[in-house]
Amino acid sequence: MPQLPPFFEIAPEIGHALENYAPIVALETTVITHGLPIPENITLAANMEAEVRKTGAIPATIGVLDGKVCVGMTAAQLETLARTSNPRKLSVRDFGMALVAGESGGTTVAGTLLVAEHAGIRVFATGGIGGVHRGSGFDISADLPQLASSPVVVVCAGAKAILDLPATLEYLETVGVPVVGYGTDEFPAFYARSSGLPLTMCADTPQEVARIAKAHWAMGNRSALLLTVPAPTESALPYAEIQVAIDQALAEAEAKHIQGQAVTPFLLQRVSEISGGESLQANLALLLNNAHVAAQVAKALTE
Ligand code: PSU
Ligand code: MN
Repeated sequence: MPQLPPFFEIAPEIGHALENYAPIVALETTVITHGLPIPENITLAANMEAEVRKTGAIPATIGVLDGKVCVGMTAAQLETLARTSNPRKLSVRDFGMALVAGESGGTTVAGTLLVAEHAGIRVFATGGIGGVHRGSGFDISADLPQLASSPVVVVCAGAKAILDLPATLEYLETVGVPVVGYGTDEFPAFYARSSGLPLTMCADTPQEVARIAKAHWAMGNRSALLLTVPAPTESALPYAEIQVAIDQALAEAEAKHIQGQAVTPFLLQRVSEISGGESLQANLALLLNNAHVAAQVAKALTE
């Protein structure tokens, strides 16, 4: 195991798995602290871990509790985090302050990538990555630059549909992050299976993904590989339908002058309310599906 700073707390199971090169899947916690309502967040956290185990890998949920960076969390720790009032949303810039002040919070895609890379975990499952926000002047998620510098396979359903998807893809191209469609040659649009935006790379099996990732890193690249998996058909929403809810939520965010880290949680919650919970169901289903695919990729990487 690599030498880690003292505020890291590696769960014994994860420490053991790292020493034995067992397949591990990192899971983020901003989706729990800021992305989903209680109690769906607690159930989802447990279900994602169960999905990873069922597929033969070990889940390492990553989050910050009382100033400790947890890699692998117990059910009790997860519940504590989910019930923390005013948890910090931890992107890469936020760790120093939170650790010094002994705070608790959920790690974003960027924050989780930083921790996973440090710990030596090579696969990470999330819902949708952050990206370039629409028409907002200059709101670009820190997820994008972090994807450029952490060599991890990130399994997602594309970027969140509330974003400017073409601009997000352009950014990823600029910083050298391969975007691979899983069984598709289109960029998935989170709640919707397709966006109409073509991808130049696609893979159909976990083994293929593992081979592409190894070749990508063998070339000297330090960037992530973004594996984009369309939401399961049963729960996916038509793009045009969810677009109506997204447009309304965006207009409200602007009218209320929502800014900075609050933008994404506000939009996700409003889209869920406006769609009568339909988007929430789609969100939960795609998170579980991504955990399943990530576990398969983690296994393939160790073979
Ligand atoms: N995907 C979801 N729910 C979420 C997020 C992603 O289904 O809550 C979180 C991720 O943690 C992502 C973050 O990193 O939103 C992006 O926030 P921002 O746009 O402020 O960078
Ligand atoms: Mn932002």
